[in-house]
Amino acid sequence: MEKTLVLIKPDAMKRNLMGEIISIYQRKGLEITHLKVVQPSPELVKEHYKEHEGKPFFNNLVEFLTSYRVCAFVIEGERVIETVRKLNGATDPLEAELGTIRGKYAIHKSYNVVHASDSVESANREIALWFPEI
Ligand code: FUP
Repeated sequence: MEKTLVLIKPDAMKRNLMGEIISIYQRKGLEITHLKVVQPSPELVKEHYKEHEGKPFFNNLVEFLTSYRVCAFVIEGERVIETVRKLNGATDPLEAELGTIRGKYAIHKSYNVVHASDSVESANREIALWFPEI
């Protein structure tokens, strides 16, 4: 069965949107198998976003993700990678469809509420980073 790693980022956590966002995935019919709330270390976030290292927004991205708690969870099911990214919407909330999570809850590309893995390889790598115990 396919798996994906989802993060509810600090902007959404500070706005108490955790329950609302989780319920969107759940009401879609998706199954959360593991979940935790954690304030991640810079090391973890740098590793998570290592494909973006060196880009102009990288330091800000690490600072943002480590600034507060995030909710990390694993969703398991058929074609969940594609399904969850569709629910999340485009990276830039101004380009995201209004019905998507980013379209509904965000206005800034750097503070876009959620993350989800973009491939099977990324999902495996990210799940191992955030859930080394499973
Ligand atoms: P996504 O797969 O939708 O999370 O998007 P990317 O991997 O392209 O970007 C990862 C994160 O980097 C985004 F969630 C926010 C941040 N980012 C910026 O802050 N500015 C940019 O121009 C692009 C990405």
